[in-house]
Amino acid sequence: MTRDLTITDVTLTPILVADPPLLNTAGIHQPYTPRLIVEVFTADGTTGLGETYGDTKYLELARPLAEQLVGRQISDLNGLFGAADEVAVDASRVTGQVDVGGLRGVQTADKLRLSVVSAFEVACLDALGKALGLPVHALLGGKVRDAVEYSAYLFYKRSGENDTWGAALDPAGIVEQARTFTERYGFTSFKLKGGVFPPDEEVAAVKALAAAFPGHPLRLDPNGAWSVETSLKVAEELRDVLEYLEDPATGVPAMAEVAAKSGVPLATNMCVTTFDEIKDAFTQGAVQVVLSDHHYWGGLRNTQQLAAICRAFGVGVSMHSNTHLGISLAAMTQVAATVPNLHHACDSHYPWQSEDVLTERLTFDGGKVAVSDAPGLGVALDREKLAFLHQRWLDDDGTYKDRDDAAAMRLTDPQWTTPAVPRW
Ligand code: GKR
Ligand code: MG
Repeated sequence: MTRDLTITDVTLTPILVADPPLLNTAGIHQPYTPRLIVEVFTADGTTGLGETYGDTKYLELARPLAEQLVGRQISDLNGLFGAADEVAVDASRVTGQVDVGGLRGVQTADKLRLSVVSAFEVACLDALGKALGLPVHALLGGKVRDAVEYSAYLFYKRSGENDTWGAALDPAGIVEQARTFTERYGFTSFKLKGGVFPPDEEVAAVKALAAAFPGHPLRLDPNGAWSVETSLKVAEELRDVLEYLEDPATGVPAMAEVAAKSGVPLATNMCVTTFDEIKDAFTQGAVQVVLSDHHYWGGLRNTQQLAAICRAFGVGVSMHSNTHLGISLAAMTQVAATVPNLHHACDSHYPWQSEDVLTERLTFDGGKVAVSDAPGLGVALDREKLAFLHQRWLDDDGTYKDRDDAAAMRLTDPQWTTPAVPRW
């Protein structure tokens, strides 16, 4: 029997998800953060799920794109990307500058479009997999591993309303947080979000982690907050314990200078965030590991293409994360399972998210997520949970509909503005 996999409907459900008060160089996470859940429906009753950023600028693009999908085949992914190119981006949404608040590199119209179309691509692949009885990894060429390793994503943090973790504001607090991550999820590598306190304090925290977890891979990521000089000092202090230093300084020339003078491997999710940025950064030796993110690189197939380019240049590849739910973790795991040259544990914020829209949460065992062989992404939507989180979004007066870490910081520090870089 031939199935009719024509898209008949696409629904977009913006939600607000509880988020603990995690600190970064831009400020602090708000108690609720926006995400967008995408569902595609086909003529034969198959459905597919995707998830991406839920701030207004993404919703504005998602709505016209959703309309263009109706009548297309779920397998027409190239057509989907063509349709996305046609969606106009409001110029006022594009700064062309480093997106300091979002901490994920320069903001461009293409990147906004890709961050939206990626959720549709994932939803179409989920639906196609379900229709064919195949996991998404099989649609991407097949898995090369049965489980994907993630790292514990440590944050300096305050205690807050959506939070069972408590504060962590010094080396002892960070080590305690790392122990909790290890006990609960079995993680064996650790990344500390830096750029929060003066570099000496963050160096002390990484040294405390090295003493508590000897031989374990450690990373420090200040989101480009340091000068070249400061980056070199930190690299010198931590060279023996770091797996890599992530985005110590802002921009390719600064990263290239730090890499050349320190010899410590540098990773990025800020200076290489699009295919156009690769040539310059790779030829200057600015980065040794690219942290892919299927949301803003434009989906799972683009993530595979990025990994292939990295392989050709002898550059490592792993995965960046921003606040996300289980649909995205499932998508990350499916694509990561197909990338042969993925040699570093991926980042994930998922343990920080106490809420989800799935019937069953994904789990970490020994720091790894098992690669599902169930059709599609292998996850199911809980409509009651989705409705609850959507109602929160509807009830919000606009305070949380757009992520604003600096605004959240101003509640306790009225003079706070997003710091200019280099901050130290
Ligand atoms: O969640 O505060 C955060 C992170 O700082 C996030 O916004 C970054 O994009 O995790 C990210 C990173 O590795 O730079
Ligand atoms: Mg980073």
